[in-house]
Amino acid sequence: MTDILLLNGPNLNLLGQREPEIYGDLALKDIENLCQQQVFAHNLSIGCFQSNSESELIDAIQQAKLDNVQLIVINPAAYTHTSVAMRDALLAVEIPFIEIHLSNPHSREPFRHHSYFSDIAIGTITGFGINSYRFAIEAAIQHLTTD
Ligand code: CA2
Repeated sequence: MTDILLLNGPNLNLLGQREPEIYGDLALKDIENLCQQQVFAHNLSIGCFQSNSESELIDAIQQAKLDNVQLIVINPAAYTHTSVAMRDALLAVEIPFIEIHLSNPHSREPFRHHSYFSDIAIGTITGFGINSYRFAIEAAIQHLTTD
């Protein structure tokens, strides 16, 4: 059983290689390792998955239900602003989730101001760089370990 699933959407595999002024200079693997350490300290388990493919992300969300995942932390990246299909998948599996972003989409171009996820998330954390991941994992741990 996996308690928490960390999902990352398209182009986040490029973290640390391009646009560090917006997205920071850590690689995704480094961020995943930090999240794992945070979760293991609370005797919980975490799985991490990144894909550039909408269908693979939907498959991962559906698989999470079969794996009895308790909570999803997701940075849907550009699919934030386009993917009704991923929204439908999250609604279908009924797994609570936290939406995160490295940048603050509301301080960027108008097309980033709408999210297909925010209104159905437990909460959203945006604009804190890699700390968005740290804060989201902390919130996930709290959610899973308090009544
Ligand atoms: O701020 C975020 O975390 C975003 O989800 C990042 C997405 C963007 O489309 C969202 O509006 C906000 C873009 C991810 C692109 O990732 C890159 C990483 C390194 C270099 C270039 C792109």
